[in-house]
Amino acid sequence: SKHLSRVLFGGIQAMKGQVQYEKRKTKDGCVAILTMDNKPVNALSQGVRVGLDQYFKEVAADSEVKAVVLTGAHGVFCGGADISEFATGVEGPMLGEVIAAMEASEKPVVAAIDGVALGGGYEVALGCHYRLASQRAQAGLPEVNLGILPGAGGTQRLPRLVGAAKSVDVMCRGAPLKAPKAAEVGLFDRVIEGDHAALIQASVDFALSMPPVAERRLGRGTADAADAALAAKRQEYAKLRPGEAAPQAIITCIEAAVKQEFKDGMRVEFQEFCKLMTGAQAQALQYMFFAERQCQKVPGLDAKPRALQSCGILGAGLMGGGIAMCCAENGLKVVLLDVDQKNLERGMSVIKKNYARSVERKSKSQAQVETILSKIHPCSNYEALSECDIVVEAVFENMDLKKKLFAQLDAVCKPGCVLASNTSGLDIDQIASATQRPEDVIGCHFFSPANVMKLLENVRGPRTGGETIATAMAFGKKLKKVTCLVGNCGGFIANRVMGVSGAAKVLQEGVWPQDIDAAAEAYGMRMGPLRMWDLVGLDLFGREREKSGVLNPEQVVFDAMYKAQRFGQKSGKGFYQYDQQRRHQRDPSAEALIQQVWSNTGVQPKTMPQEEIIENLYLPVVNEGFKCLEEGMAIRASDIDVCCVFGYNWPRYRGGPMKWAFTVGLPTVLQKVEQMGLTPSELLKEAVAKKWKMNSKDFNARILSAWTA
Ligand code: 3H9
Repeated sequence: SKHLSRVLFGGIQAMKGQVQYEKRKTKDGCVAILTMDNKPVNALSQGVRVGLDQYFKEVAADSEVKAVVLTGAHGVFCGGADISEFATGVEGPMLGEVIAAMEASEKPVVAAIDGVALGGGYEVALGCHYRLASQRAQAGLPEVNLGILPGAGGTQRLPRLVGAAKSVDVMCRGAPLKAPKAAEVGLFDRVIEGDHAALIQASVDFALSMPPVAERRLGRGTADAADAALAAKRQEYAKLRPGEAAPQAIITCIEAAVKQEFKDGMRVEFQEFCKLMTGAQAQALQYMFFAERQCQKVPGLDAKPRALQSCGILGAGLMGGGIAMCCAENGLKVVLLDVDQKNLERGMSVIKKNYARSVERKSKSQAQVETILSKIHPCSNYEALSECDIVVEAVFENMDLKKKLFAQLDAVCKPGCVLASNTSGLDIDQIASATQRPEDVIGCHFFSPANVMKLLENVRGPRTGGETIATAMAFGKKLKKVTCLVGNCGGFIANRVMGVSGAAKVLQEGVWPQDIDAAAEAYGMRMGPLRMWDLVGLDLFGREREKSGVLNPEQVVFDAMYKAQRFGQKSGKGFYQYDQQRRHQRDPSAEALIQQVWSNTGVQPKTMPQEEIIENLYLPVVNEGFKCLEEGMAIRASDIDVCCVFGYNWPRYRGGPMKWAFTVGLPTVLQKVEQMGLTPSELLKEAVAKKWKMNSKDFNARILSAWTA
């Protein structure tokens, strides 16, 4: 035959991944086409590394072969090192060695990049002598998101290819670049039009016409990285990724690439890589990588999702508008309904203003905005919802109103339409009882602002059907949300567990708001809990307490704030005072008010070590997380972490409250929870007694049995 094709498994059947080999004859000589093949993203597990290693040796010895083209199967070049190998240990050959051997090839090596080339995958491409890409290709070094750095020479090769400044941004942002931008930055040498076959043909022709040029990248780095510029980058990324170790380590490596010989720079990279890889941040971030993918899976759900082309949204307020934006941006036709014409106009004008700002900031083009806006159809007539595949109700939290609206939806929506409520805590089953089709009713709890926050909690009621769940999960995926199926309990998961944080208690015990907030912010929360209350509005809480007749401004700090009309940002003052730009600052009158309550209750102001503040704030959250699991409100412990990270900006590099609890140690958690006077979760006690580890088989089975009960 014209082509000789083979597959190399590295000789060991159990090894994951392989490389396919095709020897393609051309009039100018043979070209070896190597295809990395490891479903779904051609991760560089041992089988792939062995395959590359052996085929490059074979190619070197085969005088017929004039050049090599390296590509990937399944529409992807390569998703990088196999992250699942990190926990179990990596066996040889090491990726760095494989890449060095490729780079040393005396025959030209061209990477033909179709789909993504990420992390180790792009480092493999950097070891090639040239990089050709299809129009749908993307490249990037996202290791920073896993708490590590490109550890197979990426920190040393990229600065030598595109310069230090651009390299810092590629590696510290960690976001993949699409083909045109990647080519502009220098990550690709050329972008080829056409399909995969066209890319391979162009790469074969290119490989035969070019010399091998690795040596040019093994000299010293480019001179665009003055010390001052790199110091500025350090500061920039300390602000953009506060508390994270990886960006700073990456800049250290890039500095070495600029100042040192290649082999010395590689040594720095190795040292920094090992430090990060063995640290708690990398562990937590790698845990989150799998957790956020795992949460989208519903065990035992066989039903298929229904078609999803159009979404109706009931209520054109802040939430409804945000949901409309996010649906339209992801290709759904949107019917935005509000029976109040004024609300509808206001809602549409807010949406338009938001997009005008996006155009100003250049995050979207005018043409993109027009396409998005053309998908949103404002209307005030229920009949307009009759053809929608899903309708999300987003009116204010009042059960009677919601029931009335769901009865109306039941009357107009087509059979099979998913009827969703964006309630942030009301009983889904009660809402469903207003319809004749409770199996089609589900909660779709978005977080505000809905077009920005990544979390979607889908809430199953006891009567929600499988197809409805499958469709709501597909809805989340279509909207590019991290979607988690949760149980029907007050507050669902994120609001419920974060709602019990001990901020009010610590404040009541004599710790100043600024100390509480500083501890939470040092832990990595974007905003301390009292600043958060100022943002949400202290009147919400105060009004409820007043209605229930329990307001006690003499003895309760929160109530004293409410009584003094210190509602937070909306009134310009709360625990802090705020200027026009909503910047906060300590406020002596707030502090006097707090001091008065302390004095009324016989409390002395005190300083508390930050670690103790954190325990007081978040151990109640952990305990509540265990209660959610024991009640069958979440499928996995890691789902609770996902909800806190994506719904409340819990620092990703800490892994969420449940991961944190296992890091602290469950016996310690239990002991402290008891010391705080909280009722410990039964599951927490059982986990301590049985010495369960996070994600251990028995622990997971126990949680799943509560979920399925
Ligand atoms: C690295 O390279 C270190 C080196 O510098 C140094 C070494 C010395 N490994 O996201 P999806 C799985 S670090 C193992 O749903 P998509 C994923 O878990 C790596 N598994 O699909 C999921 O499994 P499941 C740097 C991986 O199409 C399935 O593939 N690379 C890996 O939306 C589908 O994933 C990265 O950080 C992996 N590397 O997106 C890239 N990647 O079906 C990480 C994916 O069982 N990956 N899986 O749930 C991604 O960003 C996206 O997965 C990708 C595909 C864009 C590739």
